[in-house]
Amino acid sequence: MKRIVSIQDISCVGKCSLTVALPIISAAGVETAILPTAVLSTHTAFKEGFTFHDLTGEIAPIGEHWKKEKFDFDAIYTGYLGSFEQIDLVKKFFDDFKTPKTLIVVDPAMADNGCLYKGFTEEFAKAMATVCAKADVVVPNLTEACFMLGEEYIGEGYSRQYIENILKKLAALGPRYAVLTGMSFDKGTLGVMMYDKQEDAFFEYYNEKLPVSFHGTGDIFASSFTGALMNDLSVADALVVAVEYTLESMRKTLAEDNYNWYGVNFEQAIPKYLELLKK
Ligand code: PXL
Repeated sequence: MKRIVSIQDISCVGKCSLTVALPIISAAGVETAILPTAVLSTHTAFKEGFTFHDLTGEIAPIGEHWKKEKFDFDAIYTGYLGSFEQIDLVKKFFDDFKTPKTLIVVDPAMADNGCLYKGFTEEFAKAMATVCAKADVVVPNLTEACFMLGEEYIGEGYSRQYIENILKKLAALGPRYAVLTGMSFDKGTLGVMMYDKQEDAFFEYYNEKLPVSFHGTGDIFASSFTGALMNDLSVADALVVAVEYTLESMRKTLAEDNYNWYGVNFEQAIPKYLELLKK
């Protein structure tokens, strides 16, 4: 059985980061160890009143214990990180635990729709680029990619050339595979574009664009993508699974009266995820 470790926070209510990664990757039949970086009462999109308990001091001791136990991981998947210090500790964790089989997936979760999330700066985005440099696969959205690369952000109506340039620059940071999530070249479709540096080849996949956007979909995408990779799907096939599963999770959410704005019904779409993995 494969085993991964996911390094990100626990937002107790709100369905993102570890409360999404743990159930989804486990459903994919993959042991999911966690390294929680902080505990929050909710994610930060609640804007005010959320609690935040920092666990930075636990990261190195947990890693040291795991080293003594000789634990190893088929993948390390990182998401939201809260500080420069956590960035340094995560990079050290990669150095300590990367073996020839270990795939490093980095989702530099820190921004969307042209804006950084609460508490982040442009300098932090540049530091996150150094985490991406150590990855095999990175899965930012366009906003995150632009902040990391210092590129101009064009929210809509962008050209293919603009996106291909950004993908190549992401790959030039280090990873073989650069993915951009939330890509849309026309009103009705939404999907992903990927650049494989080794093959010098692009891949893209789209499906229906729903007239809503939800918090947490990036984490659902990255988690289901990582779970699919651990089921030995190719990067391109795993991206298709992640697009389809994220869309189904949003459809399940919209099918409910009075759905929550802060998290999508990814749980109700898990049967579809398992079907997609079997194909
Ligand atoms: O979904 C990304 C995410 C993860 N963790 C925390 C967040 C966010 C996005 O806002 O606030 C704490």
